[in-house]
Amino acid sequence: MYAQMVETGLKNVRSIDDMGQEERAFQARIDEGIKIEAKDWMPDAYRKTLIRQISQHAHSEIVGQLPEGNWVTRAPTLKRKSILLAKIQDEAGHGLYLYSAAETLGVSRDDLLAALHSGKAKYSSIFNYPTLSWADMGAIGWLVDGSAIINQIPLCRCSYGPYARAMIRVCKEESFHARQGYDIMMSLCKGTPEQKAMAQDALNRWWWPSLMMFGPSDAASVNSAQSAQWRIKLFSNDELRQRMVDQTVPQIEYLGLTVPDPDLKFNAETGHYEFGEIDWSEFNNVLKGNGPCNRERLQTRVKAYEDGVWFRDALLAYADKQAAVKAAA
Ligand code: FAQ
Repeated sequence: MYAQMVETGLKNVRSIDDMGQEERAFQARIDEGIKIEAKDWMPDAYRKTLIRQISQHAHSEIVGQLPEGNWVTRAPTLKRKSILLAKIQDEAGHGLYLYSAAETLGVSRDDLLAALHSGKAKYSSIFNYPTLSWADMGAIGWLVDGSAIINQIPLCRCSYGPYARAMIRVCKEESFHARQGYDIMMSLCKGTPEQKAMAQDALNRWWWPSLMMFGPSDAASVNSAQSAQWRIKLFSNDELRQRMVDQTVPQIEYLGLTVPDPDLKFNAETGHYEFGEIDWSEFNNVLKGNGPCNRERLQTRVKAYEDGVWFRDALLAYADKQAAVKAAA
């Protein structure tokens, strides 16, 4: 993938001739597969890229709780409610590991949250779509967590140690999430015609946004080539998107549902599914803040943060008091 990305994005990649001695040694360590740790020397641009990606990832986990949170009070059974609650709490945990991983790079959590709340920082486009029916809980677990796993398994081997290690537990938990989502879809597809129609409707609405989660096409991706050189990205956006389609189409067929893509066909020669054109104008519009739920998601997070001020203040006041008692002893 690296050679391919370097070819397509040559202008975005650091040439060895431009590197000083320290940077060459750094790149050599990366090429050998040695992990970079928080206190190691690293180029500013590597640090910046990691802060950008890890914090966007953290924000996605936190904002990503909202679409499913919408259904906690309306889960159809006690068992489904317990599973959904556990899943949403897992996502909060992922956000916390990821903020901690970002903090190892010298940024403060307050600054990261301020960037999210001001609308400056990105989070995954997928979480700006509404959850209209219970079947959406199935579709999110199956397709959204499913896509997240495909993207995150390679991140367990990325060059930055704290990020790679955080991803191991995250991926294990995401596997449970994907499984519970598919289980919801199976129950609906084995149910009444109305339930099966709900499952198909959810698939229709979540299919394309799930493919967009992998980011712009390789030709349009500005960061991929450099991130590949630094082994932050081990596979390109298009490679991982193809993996998702190849893995998911047979699952759709098993459910007895239809892929909402008239251009989808299996290419026996390549062994891959070919799929229709993604609507990149929709993707770019969501990134600009104009998706169906962008404003609502941000407002909800800002309100939650403001509602929690008294609690954070109380914790700090208590910590200060304890420190004063200790100092006086
Ligand atoms: N949404 O040059 P590239 C989850 C931005 S976790 C919004 O290709 P890059 C768990 C990108 O940031 C889901 N923005 O960029 C869960 C860049 O903008 P910038 C999150 C996007 O970084 C499930 C610009 O476009 N996962 O779902 C998106 O090399 C259920 C150009 O793109 C991660 O964050 C997008 N979809 O590749 C939680 C995984 N795609 O910053 C709750 C880690 C691209 O230059 C419920 N991240 N952009 O202004 C990555 O692997 C990468 O950052 C990519 C993008 C692949 C997302």
